[in-house]
Amino acid sequence: MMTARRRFLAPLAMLAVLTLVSTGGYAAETKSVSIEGLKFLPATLTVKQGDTVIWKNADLFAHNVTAETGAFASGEIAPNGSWKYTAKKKGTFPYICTLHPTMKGTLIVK
Ligand SMILES: [Cu+2]
Repeated sequence: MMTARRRFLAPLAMLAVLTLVSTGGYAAETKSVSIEGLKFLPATLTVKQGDTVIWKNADLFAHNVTAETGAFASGEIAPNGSWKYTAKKKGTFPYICTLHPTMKGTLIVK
């Protein structure tokens, strides 16, 4: 029973390794920014192109994440809500919360 199962799994494991190698070895990551106390934490986040950023609103009121260039805009993020953005374009993107314009952050995509 065990032997049959191992024989079945070994080629699958090999396939997984080959798939990783053929994609250049970089698996996109998800990084998070917490929104709390009217601040983006961390205020500056650097990610690699293809990574996903998730903003999580830990405040008791709504916020948003709006790039000054218009590259991305979350719309309203409710308390306890979150918003995900996949960073497809390289660059430096300053952003604010338009509801509280003193809230500033920067997303750097390399
Ligand atoms: Cu806000």
